[in-house]
Amino acid sequence: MTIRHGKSDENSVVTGRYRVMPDNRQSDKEPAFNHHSGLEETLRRCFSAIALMVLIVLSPMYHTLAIGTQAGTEINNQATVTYAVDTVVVSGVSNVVTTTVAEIINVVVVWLDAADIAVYPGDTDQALTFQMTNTGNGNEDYSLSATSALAGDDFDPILKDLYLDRNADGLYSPGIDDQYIPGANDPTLAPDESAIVFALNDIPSGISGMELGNSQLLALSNTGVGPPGTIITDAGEGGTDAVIGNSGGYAGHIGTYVVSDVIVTIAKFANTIDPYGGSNPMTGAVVTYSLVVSVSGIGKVKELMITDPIPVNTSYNVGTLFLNNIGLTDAKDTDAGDVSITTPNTMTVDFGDSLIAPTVQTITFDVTIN
Ligand SMILES: [Ca+2]
Ligand SMILES: [Ca+2]
Ligand SMILES: [Ca+2]
Ligand SMILES: [Ca+2]
Repeated sequence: MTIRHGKSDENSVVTGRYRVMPDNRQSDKEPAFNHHSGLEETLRRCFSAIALMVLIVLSPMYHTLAIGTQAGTEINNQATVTYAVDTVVVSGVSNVVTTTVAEIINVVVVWLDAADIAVYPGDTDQALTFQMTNTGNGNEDYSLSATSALAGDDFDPILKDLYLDRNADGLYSPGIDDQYIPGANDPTLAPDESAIVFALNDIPSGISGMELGNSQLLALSNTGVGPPGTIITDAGEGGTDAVIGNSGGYAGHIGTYVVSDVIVTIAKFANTIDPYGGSNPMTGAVVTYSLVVSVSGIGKVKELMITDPIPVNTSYNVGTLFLNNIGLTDAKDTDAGDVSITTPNTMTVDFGDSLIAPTVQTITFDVTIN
């Protein structure tokens, strides 16, 4: 597919690697809070603890009231006049003036990943996770685009496609989530509604550990973009005008990949308990082996497998394999460990690509001296 690049005016696109939380328009929230201030004050005086709970229960209302009046809403106003003629009071009313609320076009995009996405040179289909939110006051369609050819970092990821989170799990689900096709499945969002978008990139070869590569998602209002205050006649909800908001009708955010650069060390300890309660290695004594696997650096460890042969003149004690104090079955199954299945007479823990630095993993198992 072809990914369309964004408008040339990128000045208002957020390009830092910090996070921007959507919808922090504090001034819009305060009036909603004041509706409850009398009640809360009374409760606070009488039952301060209960009042705190009431505040917590009420707090979601700030958010539901934060978007302002829905576009297309009619606001009617009629003036009344009263006056006296001799002793008779006469009154009359004006015509009704109807004002229809215009649609404000706004959007916010944030990068959701908790940290830079750890990759290796040559990796394919690596997803960055973004969230776009309609911060306007009417339903709106958005066009998406992305670019991975950005300056100011160490390498250029290779942009493949954008995907929409069809199964709404917040994760890129290969074969399930919908590939974004511009013009065919542009996200439609109600006011304050959000959508998750994934940008998939391949990672080039020939890059080094710790290097960073950025990719930027852009969301553009299909109604229009332009300087804040731009009026698009009759393009809003219910035949109102659309007004471009502070976002300019578009928003973007950068996500970052980091090339993994990790060091794995392993240390082994033994603790012996003999049949008499002492610590002498003798027939019948139980030896608990601990393997401490330390991953330092940055990024993920690929295809990490730990193996440890059961020593000669000992027998493995069935059901004593633990990873971080959580039991693993001796069978080769859904957990990471097995004993004597992957390799005869050997303990195996297969971490695969699951470990992200820094981390420490502790494996223990028991043998009995023959
Ligand atoms: Ca609209
Ligand atoms: Ca770059
Ligand atoms: Ca998904
Ligand atoms: Ca197992």
